[in-house]
Amino acid sequence: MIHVIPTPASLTMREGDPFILSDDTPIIAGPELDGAVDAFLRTLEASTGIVLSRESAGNKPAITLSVNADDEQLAGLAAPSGLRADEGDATAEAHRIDVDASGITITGRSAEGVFRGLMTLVQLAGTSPLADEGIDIPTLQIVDAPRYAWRGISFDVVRRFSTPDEVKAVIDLLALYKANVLHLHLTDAEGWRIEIDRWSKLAEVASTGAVGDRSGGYYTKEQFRDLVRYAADRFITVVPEIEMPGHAAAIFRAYPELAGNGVDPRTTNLDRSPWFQVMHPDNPQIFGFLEDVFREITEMTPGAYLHIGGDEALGMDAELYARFMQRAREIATATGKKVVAWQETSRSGFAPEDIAQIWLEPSVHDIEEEDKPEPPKQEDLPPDMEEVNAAFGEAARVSPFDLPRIIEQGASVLLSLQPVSYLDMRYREPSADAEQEAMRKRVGAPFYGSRTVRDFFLWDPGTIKPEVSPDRIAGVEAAIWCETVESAGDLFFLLVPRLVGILEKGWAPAADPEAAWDDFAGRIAAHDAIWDHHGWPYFRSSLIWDKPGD
Ligand code: TNX
Repeated sequence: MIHVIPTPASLTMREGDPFILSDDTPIIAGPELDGAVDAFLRTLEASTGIVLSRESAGNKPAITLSVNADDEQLAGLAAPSGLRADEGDATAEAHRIDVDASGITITGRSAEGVFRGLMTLVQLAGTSPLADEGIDIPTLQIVDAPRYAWRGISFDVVRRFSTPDEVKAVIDLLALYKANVLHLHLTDAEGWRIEIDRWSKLAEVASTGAVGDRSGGYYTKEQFRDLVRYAADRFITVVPEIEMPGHAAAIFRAYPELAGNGVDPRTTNLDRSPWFQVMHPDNPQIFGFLEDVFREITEMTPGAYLHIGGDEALGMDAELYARFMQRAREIATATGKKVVAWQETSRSGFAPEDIAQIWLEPSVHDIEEEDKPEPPKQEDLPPDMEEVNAAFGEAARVSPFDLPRIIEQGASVLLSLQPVSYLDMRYREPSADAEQEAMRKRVGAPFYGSRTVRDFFLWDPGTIKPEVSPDRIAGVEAAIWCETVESAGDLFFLLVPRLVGILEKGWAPAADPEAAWDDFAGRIAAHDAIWDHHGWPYFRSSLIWDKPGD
């Protein structure tokens, strides 16, 4: 069995002896592939312990890499649907891998295609049998390209601040499973996470909090640029999100003058629950603030898109919301970027070139009795809890009208539907490792209920929203919200293995989800060796791994 994830577009097993990969296997590649090779060498070492070097040693069987935009087999592959976050060539990721005893060749339509193929090679190396002189890589041909052009994760670095090294670990995980987008949720009610020169108190003041008594933090511009570069070295585009007009309370801690309309103190809402602390379109400074922030963020991110939030502006007057988001959209597009925003932004209007990220899905909130959280103590409830609950009720009532409007407005749709994409949902089935059970019941948002990794996998991006025409689907994004995440260990526990399943959906050819699950579960079972090498914790689902003694 070949344990490559996502499932390749085409895999042909061949007759003949395997290729033996060992520490002295040479790599032959032109200078245009220096970056891809470098990222591959680090990934291979971190995933398997194999240390290769570029110095070629005589005429041993080698790994030979090349770019060939005219390769006939690659030209025969269907171009992916959807949109690329860097607006690059949609076919750039196509590649083929040919393995026999005499060598491995990887041919890409671009350096990016070669890199995606090298990630397949890392997986083959990490899941294939050890032989006396190295690892047996089976004789085969893979010809591969993704189904969708946008595949990634929305990563909340606010509710728990993830350090630059932790973000890099997430990028490593994304790269290994051929994601190409890292959407960073950089601001929220609890904190602001990115240095902005023109508004220095964002870093000095607004960054200090997180959920509960966790410490906050922020990325300096240098650290942020380094993350963007680290991602780009792995052909991943960073899409920065500046959230608005809701989830804005941290900004007002630093700059109270940005709250409300600047005239009527009752509009600031600073005495109310953070849920109601929203930006106001009549504030004389607010759009100048956004211009500065967008400009500085744009200078640091080469991708084609800015994410301008738009979700959960609870209790906000509909006219004020629409006016706010229209202006915010204009300011964002004036930087030269295109816009992504959460689905609620349809209420102010998407343009056809925008991307609407859809997430609200009322269906499967099936909370098991034993998982129900303790009701909060009266003294822990915010004073306006009833109004907050009523506002959530109203938000749920109006959210089903968003998608029809998005379709009408002609925007593209990025799929992040809660029941199949929200990685802060709890796991339902027991872990094969009894020691993980306490963690399973602690980590993840209790209000979603819980689902098994299998249930989470049983969907298809092409049919889950049949009313959206296939050419309007931009791609697939998982989301990880970190309210219940206390450590990097908790983070990886929620990400792995479900993120890998979502990235399978974004890349693999369309397939019957039930049949695809059996196959996927069989393939992913071998990947624990790779995660262990990295030191990534993961949920050892009893639907994938046997319990000891079974
Ligand atoms: C809703 S998803 C949010 C986040 C929360 C999440 C909890 C979205 C656009 N907004 O702010 O963290 O629920 O799962």
